[in-house]
Amino acid sequence: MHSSILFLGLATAFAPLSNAHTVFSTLFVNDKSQGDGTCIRMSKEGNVSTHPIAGGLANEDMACGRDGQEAVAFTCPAPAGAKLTMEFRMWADASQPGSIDPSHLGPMAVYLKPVSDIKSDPAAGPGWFKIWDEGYDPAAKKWATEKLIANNGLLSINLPSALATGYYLARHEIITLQNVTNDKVDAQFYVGCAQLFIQGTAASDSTIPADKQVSIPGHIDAADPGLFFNVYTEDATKYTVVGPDVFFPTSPAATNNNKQTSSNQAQQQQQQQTEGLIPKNCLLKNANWCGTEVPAYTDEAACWTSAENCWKQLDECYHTAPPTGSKGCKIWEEEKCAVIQKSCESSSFPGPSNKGEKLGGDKVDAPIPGGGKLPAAVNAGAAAGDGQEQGQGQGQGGGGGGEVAATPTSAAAAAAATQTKTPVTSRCKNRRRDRRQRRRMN
Ligand SMILES: [Cu+2]
Repeated sequence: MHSSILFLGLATAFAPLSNAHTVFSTLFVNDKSQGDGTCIRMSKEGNVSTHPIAGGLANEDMACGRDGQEAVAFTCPAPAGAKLTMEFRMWADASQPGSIDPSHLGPMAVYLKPVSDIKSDPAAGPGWFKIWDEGYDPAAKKWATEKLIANNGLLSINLPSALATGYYLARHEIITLQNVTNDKVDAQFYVGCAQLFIQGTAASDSTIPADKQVSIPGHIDAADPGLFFNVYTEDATKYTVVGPDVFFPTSPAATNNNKQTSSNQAQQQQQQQTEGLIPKNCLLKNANWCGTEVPAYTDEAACWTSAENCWKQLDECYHTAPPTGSKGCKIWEEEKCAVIQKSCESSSFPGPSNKGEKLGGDKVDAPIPGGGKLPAAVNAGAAAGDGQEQGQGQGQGGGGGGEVAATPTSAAAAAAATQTKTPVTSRCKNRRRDRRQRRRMN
């Protein structure tokens, strides 16, 4: 075993090769990719998008990361109980492989926060509850971050099955302890959020118990021993994850279910997603931007108007492209705008020639690492427990009915730990990386 000093020396020596940090790049709902960057609040600056949060525990970036107070255009629909998968990358645009450096040992957690207005409700502040966490898994002999690496940077988690319909922020938290030594204490926080519209099953007026809610920032005590844990010298099996207890609202008991009146159910059905929908007429999506068809033209003047419309959309595409990339913009530029411009120049009407055609296909987003198979949910089986409403309704006391153990079932853990490694092939697929994006990334 290396001494911590030698280990840190090596880490420093390798530092220039890679930032070695991590960013939440891609959301999957029930195994379906929503597209790189889609529905995800991410730092707009490529060069810091993978960096840990700066400014300490009280910084509001602790909620959803840098620029995390600002909504993105799209909000992804997900039914209650859905399997979410978050992909983490060392390089936001997947131009190089890797999810997080193996030196970055530590716990992970996932939080939810219901919001009434996904566009304007602040991410920072009260209303958050933690639905899962994991520190060190003694069965797998791995920290949560090591299991993430073994899963090609993919973390799957089932949403609670008993949630009220509405808008939510889903937040990940990775705390890495590689810089916590006897000489210095510098736990790193990597956080990010996805915007969700959850089609729920619980009563529309059901709320998360006050004692299960926390404010972020403010959910972690600066003196929590979990931030001072020396991963090089201490016994990892003794590690306790920082922050609040897990609260996982599951299906209410049948008796409680029957109490849900038909009017309540009607309310549930009435509440539909109105904000953040991906337009039906979307021809090409890059993260949280969609290209839509330009006006049809039959003469040169109208052609130039349509070309202008196309370039304007393109500007918006590049302008909004997050650090995950702008390959979709490049495709829009080459396969839409340039084609229209050429038709204007050569007086080739009517147009556009590829009217209504979807563009981009599977060339916009990076391939799923590890061959496309997503890992099992870390909390698979957790939903079998009692719902919080059942616990309260039957007066069992303690309010712990909805809680689940912090450690996932060993079956799920074993399955998660045995995923195959990422082949180093994604590099070649990014040769066409756009120059503008490259400039932005530098
Ligand atoms: Cu790092």
